Amino acid sequence: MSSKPDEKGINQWLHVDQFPEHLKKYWFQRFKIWEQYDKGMWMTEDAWFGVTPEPIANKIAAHIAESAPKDKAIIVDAFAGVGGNAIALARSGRWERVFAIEKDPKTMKCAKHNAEIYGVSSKIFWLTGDCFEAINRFAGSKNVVIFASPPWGGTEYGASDVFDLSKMEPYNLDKLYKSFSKYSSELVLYLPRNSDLNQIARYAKDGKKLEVAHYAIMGASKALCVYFGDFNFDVEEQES
Ligand code: MGP
Repeated sequence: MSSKPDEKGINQWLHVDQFPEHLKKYWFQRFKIWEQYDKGMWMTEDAWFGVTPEPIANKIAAHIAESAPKDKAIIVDAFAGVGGNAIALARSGRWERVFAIEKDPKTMKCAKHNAEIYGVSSKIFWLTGDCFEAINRFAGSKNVVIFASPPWGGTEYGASDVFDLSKMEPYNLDKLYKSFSKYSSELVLYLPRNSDLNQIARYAKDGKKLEVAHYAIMGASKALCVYFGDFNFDVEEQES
């Protein structure tokens, strides 16, 4: 069993009777979210609906690894949260360096602890701070890919059939795209499954397509990723 957190707001829930009632549905999903949940993962309350479930995080990490330009050696997880994606990216073994940016110190403590459980903590460079500032350290780098799984403004995104990405809080699609594409043309955004694809298509460069992939668990889409830039999915298309 891993060490227990000693700070309010960081939790290691091991029994259902300790678990917050309003999050109960996530208790039943805990092993879908972290396969090693019972090793003592640390979570904040918000992390339950923001973290990428492990099978999806692994699939995304595999897709990025096989499709990103070969000369890209660094990947940045701009909104690391409690570590779901950064851990999967580090475990893929594809990257010389994996950076994880998270502005909330408690959430960052969870991410580091969780990465220790998965044995990849020392493979990740941890940056505590606002991602729109921290990303500046990559100015001028030519070998960076940026992955961003931003907040979507809570769980309300599902209330409409089509989610308006111009209204996403606190950062809308345009803000995210403009902020990150300054640092890398290869950008992957993890967005609601019902995102407005017409809004996304406007960012396709002349004569080029954008790749959008839905990620599902048991046949139900949980989210989609948009791959901006020179990702090459030809290999997978031939295999299927
Ligand atoms: P969900 O909103 O809890 O819906 O999260 P779910 O489990 O499909 O339940 P349903 O009853 O509404 O059908 C689905 C997935 O979306 C989660 O596993 C997260 O990966 C992702 N997700 C949800 N939210 C609210 C966020 C968010 O704010 N940011 C990010 N990056 N991902 C989120």
